Amino acid sequence: MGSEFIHGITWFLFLVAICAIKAKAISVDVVKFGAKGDGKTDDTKAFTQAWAQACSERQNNRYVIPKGTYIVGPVDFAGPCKAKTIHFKVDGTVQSSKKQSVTGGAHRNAWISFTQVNNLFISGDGIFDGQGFEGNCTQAKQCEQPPLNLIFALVKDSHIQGITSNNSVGGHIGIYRSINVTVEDVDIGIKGGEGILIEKSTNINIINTDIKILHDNCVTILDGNTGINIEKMTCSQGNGLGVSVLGNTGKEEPVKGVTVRNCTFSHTEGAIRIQSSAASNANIAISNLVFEDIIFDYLQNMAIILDQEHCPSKQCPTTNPSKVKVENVSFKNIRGTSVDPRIVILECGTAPDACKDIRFIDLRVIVEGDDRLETQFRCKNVKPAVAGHVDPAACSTQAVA
Ligand SMILES: *[C@@H]1O[C@H](CO)[C@@H](O)[C@H](O)[C@H]1NC(C)=O
Ligand SMILES: *[C@@H]1O[C@H](CO)[C@@H](O)[C@H](O)[C@H]1NC(C)=O
Ligand SMILES: *[C@@H]1O[C@H](CO)[C@@H](O)[C@H](O)[C@H]1NC(C)=O
Ligand SMILES: *[C@@H]1O[C@H](CO)[C@@H](O)[C@H](O)[C@H]1NC(C)=O
Ligand SMILES: CC(=O)N[C@H]1CO[C@H](CO)[C@@H](O)[C@@H]1O
Repeated sequence: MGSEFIHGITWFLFLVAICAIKAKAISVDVVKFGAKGDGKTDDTKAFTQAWAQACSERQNNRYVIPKGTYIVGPVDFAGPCKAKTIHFKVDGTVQSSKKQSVTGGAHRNAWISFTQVNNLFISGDGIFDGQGFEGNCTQAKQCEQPPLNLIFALVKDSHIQGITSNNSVGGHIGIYRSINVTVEDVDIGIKGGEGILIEKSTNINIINTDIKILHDNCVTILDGNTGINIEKMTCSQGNGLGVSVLGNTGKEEPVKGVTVRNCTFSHTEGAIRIQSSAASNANIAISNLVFEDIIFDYLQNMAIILDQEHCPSKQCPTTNPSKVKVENVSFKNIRGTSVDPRIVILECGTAPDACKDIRFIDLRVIVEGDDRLETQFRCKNVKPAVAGHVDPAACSTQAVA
């Protein structure tokens, strides 16, 4: 009796084990859902249906995009998913249709978005090709908010590795209201908009990325971010990196903890910009920023700018200084060349302690080309602390009235 019972239990456990092995992972291939990958057929439906399955099965699932060129319209890979993890393997090229429309999706306009997904692991050497802008700005609403190639909104504990984003219309990668996301070994190609845009997110790592952008920032860090870590990035052309909290609405959230380490800016229009608007209303701070081991290679504009009086409209009242404070910022071991002699420009507002604890430790940037030009380090309403060798010398240039 007893042994029969144990026998029964053994059988039961055996069956459970078999089921567990079988249930461990399901693999969802877009081709099995009818995707053609021939560069002509619209594969949007197959992509969406395959996702519905990968998202709904309670296992460690794989979503596979094999080699091929898949034309897809706007797709939102939306959660919440029942899946424990989703390995999203991209080996093919995912291409937008030329008549790209905008989704007005999760948070902003996206061509491809992932919304409310946890434990997402994107890998592979596939390409997301937004096909650039083919529309007509005189009639298309698209021009107002052109789509980003990839948006991650409300995404948690996820890793994006290896893929390439090419030919975006309005930007490449947007990370919004996300937590614990790493972007690693990702290549970002040319055409419209920003490289990586981060807003209201926590614990975001950008590692070993290569970004080539024409007229926008390689990386833009907007308000509400905490713990942004950027390492081994190469930013070529474009406008460098910006920490930008305009503070115009008064509802912006602070930025705390941004580390940019071991990065190269090559032929960019300037490299590091921290800015808030004049007359801004948000009573917050941009704090704890570290820029360390940075190389400037032939910059085309002012290298480092701290601008608390940012005023693109040129109609900002000077009597109402920015309420967005800048605190605890270190620039360490920064070297390289620029064609623009304006190396460091610190323009702080008139509010008390508008800029506090700004430090420069070892900086040497020389002017390439015309050696008659004297390098400049300008300070307004701020006295940075200096250690090591800082050249041009801190605040050595007279501020223009
Ligand atoms: C763009 O739209 C305008 C107005 O509808 C039209 O006149 C023009 O020919 C279009 N241009 C192109 C390149 O399609
Ligand atoms: C962050 O995500 C990684 C997976 O990418 C996970 O291993 C780690 O535990 C997460 N950390 C936190 C603090 O959630
Ligand atoms: C990006 O697109 C451009 C223009 O279509 C192309 O020349 C280039 O090879 C593409 N890069 C990658 C990595 O696919
Ligand atoms: C300044 O920022 C650094 C880097 O985030 C941090 O380690 C340090 O504790 C901060 N100092 C203060 C006084 O907040
Ligand atoms: C992008 C970048 O600057 N990478 C450098 C990071 O540091 C290592 C070691 O010092 C260099 O070899 C990389 O070129």
